[in-house]
Amino acid sequence: MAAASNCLKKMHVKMETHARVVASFGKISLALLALIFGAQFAVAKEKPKDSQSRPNIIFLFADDQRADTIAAHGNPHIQTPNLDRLASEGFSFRRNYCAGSFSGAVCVASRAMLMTGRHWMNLPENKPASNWGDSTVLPALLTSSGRYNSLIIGKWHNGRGTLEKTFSKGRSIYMGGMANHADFQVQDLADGMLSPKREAGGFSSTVFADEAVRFIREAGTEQPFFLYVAFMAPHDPRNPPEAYRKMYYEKRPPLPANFLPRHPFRNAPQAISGRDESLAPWPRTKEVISDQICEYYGLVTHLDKQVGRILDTLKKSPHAENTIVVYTADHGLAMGSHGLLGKQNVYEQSMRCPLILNGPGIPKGKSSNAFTYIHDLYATLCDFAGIDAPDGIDSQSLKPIMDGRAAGIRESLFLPFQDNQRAVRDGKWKLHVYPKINHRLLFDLSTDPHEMNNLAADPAHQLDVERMQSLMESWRTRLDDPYPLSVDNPEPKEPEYDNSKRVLDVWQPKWIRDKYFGGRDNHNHRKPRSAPAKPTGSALAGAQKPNVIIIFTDDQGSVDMNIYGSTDLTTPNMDQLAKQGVSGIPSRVIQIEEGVKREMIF
Ligand SMILES: [Ca+2]
Repeated sequence: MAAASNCLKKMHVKMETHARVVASFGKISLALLALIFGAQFAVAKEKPKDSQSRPNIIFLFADDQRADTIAAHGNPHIQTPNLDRLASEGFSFRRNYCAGSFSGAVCVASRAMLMTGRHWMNLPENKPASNWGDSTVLPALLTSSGRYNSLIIGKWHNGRGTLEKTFSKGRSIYMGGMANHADFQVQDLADGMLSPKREAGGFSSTVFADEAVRFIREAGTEQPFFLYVAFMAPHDPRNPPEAYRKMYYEKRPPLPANFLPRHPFRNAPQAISGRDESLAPWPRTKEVISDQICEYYGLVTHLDKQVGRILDTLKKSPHAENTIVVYTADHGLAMGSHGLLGKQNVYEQSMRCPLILNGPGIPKGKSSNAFTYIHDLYATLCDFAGIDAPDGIDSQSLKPIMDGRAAGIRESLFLPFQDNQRAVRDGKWKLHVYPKINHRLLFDLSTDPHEMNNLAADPAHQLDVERMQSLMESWRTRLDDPYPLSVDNPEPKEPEYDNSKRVLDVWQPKWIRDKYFGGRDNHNHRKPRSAPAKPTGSALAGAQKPNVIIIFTDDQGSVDMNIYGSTDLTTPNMDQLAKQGVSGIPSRVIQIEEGVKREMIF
């Protein structure tokens, strides 16, 4: 009952306009709401454009790229000449974030939010990875309302059902979360139908850029296009082409300022058992982290080169003056910061990621420190295309910031991660809350941008803790966050790192298994190691679902049962089954092999 009531409550909140939300939350001061939502009220919408003037859109989507891995954004140790060019000719959002995750597979949640424009807490509670409820999906909206010719290339991590609702055409699609960049299979999408898998035939970033180059060269000017290119880099396996990692082995970037051998407390279950955190042994050594950063930077630099090929092709095409280019990533990555490797945490390096936009009407070489979410790109691209975004989404257009009409669209950010981590930040302070262990961290980001000096227990900062906690509560009310901020029986804070339990997935190539896993090749990525948790809540509902037995016969025709007219067969048990259940629905297996047809009855 509680879950159903919560669900209804959520649906109600989703249907509210912002104005009605203000009216209904009497316990929150108007001043606080203005602080959270303030600037958006002042921004007027632009009128829709006719289809002739709609810009093309090229959406370049990196996978697991930290915000600090672009040279033009202040990192002199990485080589990204093409992203630097994009930044110098476009507009950079320097405080862009993934809005947390419902899953350790943060890629999945981030992409669901981008495609639907909804915060993950406003997606269906049941399997939000691949169930987007009644959401209007961005590419489908561009196609239907803007007459866009839409094409997907690269990674799709949200299941076949959502793909078919989002795109009808695609090339070299990778249906999954990750793969060996140098050895993987892809599928094509035509008329909404996925082709059989085929070998990709090259390194992932190169294969996807080849397809993008081909599309841009072939695209006509009579119809705007939306080209979505979802790269798999710099997600692991961190196996860039050899020259790209060697260049960094020979000139090593420094370790992150907040490098630690171990994370000091148990922030999330994935921190001690997840696949991302298993990519190097505990404790992390400076040598291993340095090597992995070289390999990660190598993937970024190789990706940058492929982005350059796409930008060069665009520049020489008839579309050069009428195309918006978006470059962003689904979230960041720890890569040794705080003793972590993965993205299952709410530190800056894992939730923050790059965002650059470039194209007609976008100022060149400018940047903003406004707080933005990746899923704001939904409303932003609708704005550029002159299409009304649907009501009830959590996305706000960034165009007014680029136009100079608004300094920002929100004054704080909320980063909820499953039920085990929460963070809220404003221009100066950031509060982390770890509900499962009743633990809090407070950082002054103006003097401590790497989140190293915890002030939560300092008596001089108790008012700051309370103020940030109040801000967090207002976000939780706004999103109807169903999870508590503390528990009666906290779990142990101390993490238990066990190298014998490191997860090795099937995608790590041999040199990485040799280097970081002691030559191990007994993959176990798909085998859960721990006993299943006791059923509670939705798991109990699962236990009440029916079992299924399928009896599959061989070469039985639709009339080969006495009850269906056979006079020379005796089939009393099949006849009884047919009488007790729903039957009489003939279903044909049209063709199993050339020239062979068979029929059967359910
Ligand atoms: Ca990702």
